Amino acid sequence: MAGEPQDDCLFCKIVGGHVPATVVRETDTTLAFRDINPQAPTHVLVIPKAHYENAAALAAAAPELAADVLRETRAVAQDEQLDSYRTVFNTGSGAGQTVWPAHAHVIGGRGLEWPPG
Ligand code: D5M
Repeated sequence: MAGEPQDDCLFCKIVGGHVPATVVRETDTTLAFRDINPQAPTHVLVIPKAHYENAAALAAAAPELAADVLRETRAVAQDEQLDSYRTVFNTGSGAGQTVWPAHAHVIGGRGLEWPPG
């Protein structure tokens, strides 16, 4: 069910402490950890601890939790002293989503081009 931990979800396992991650921030509702395949000097993922399959499902079912995630992306950028950074929610396989719980990428520490690929 939406919001409930999923046994087969990698990021739920990270939330539960069953898979290791380099955690940089934690709140009651969110977790932020370094991406295992960083695309920039700073590449952190911010996730809601509750499971939603992507940002669209999260926004529809739990907009206050989505706001918590967005607030934490700002906090990560502040912690990393980033003046410029990109917050990305890949939503759907055609947009590059490869892991199915909702997650925000915080990417910075180098120049970023637009449009993305
Ligand atoms: O992004 C999914 C991201 O998740 C991708 O950048 C790799 C990252 N990833 C995958 N497994 C892990 C673990 N175990 N720790 C940290 N980061 C991980 P997407 O937007 O779905 O393409």
